[in-house]
Amino acid sequence: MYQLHHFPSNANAAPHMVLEEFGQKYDLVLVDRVKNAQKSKDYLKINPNGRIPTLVDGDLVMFEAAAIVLHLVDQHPEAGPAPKVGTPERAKFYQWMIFLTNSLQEELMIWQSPDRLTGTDVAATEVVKRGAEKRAGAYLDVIRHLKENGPLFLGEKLSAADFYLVLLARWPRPMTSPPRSRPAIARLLDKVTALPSVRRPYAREGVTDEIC
Ligand SMILES: N[C@@H](CCC(=O)N[C@@H](CS)C(=O)NCC(=O)O)C(=O)O
Repeated sequence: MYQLHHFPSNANAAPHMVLEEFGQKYDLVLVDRVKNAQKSKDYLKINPNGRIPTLVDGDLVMFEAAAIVLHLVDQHPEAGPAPKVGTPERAKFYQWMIFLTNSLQEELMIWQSPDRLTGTDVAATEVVKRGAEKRAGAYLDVIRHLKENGPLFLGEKLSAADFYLVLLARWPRPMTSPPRSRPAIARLLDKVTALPSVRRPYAREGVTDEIC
């Protein structure tokens, strides 16, 4: 049985949604960030980054939310939601997954915690935060592809990239132009957040407000 080490609404939400979508049995293990448990000696043994999430799959222990999602997709090819390996659709699936984690997610993390780069320099923190918001906004604009090819990343076919966007879209809700201010993104979010495989994991993580 899988074991997902998590904290509510953190990057674990994407693998969590995928586990639910695939109907898998899993244990949720809380890594209490309030107590900085992600930096504890025991947790660092399974995730030397000291970050959340971590997946334990038998003898396999792995970190990075997107990699965990891709691993789950590989483990359950019959369940979808990812196109067949070697097809152009699969290539597009990789494109969006890597774009989301490598470009958008990284910028959102800088926007959330600019002081990790700037330390106690308040003015620099403000500049970095504004810059990160602008860059994240530009990445969100790229997703306007959905206007012509939506409603989901791969057209009508649900893929794990859609879950990944739900995860990321929750974080920047306070931005001046949050993800939902783009109609194509709002349409995707409405469709995907209506799924039980999205509502259930967020409820299990204790999220009671609108998901994103
Ligand atoms: N790229 C990593 C980022 C993981 C990450 O930074 N997680 C955050 C929560 S969303 C975390 O653990 N923050 C606590 C910390 O950095 O100490 C992933 O997607 O798994």
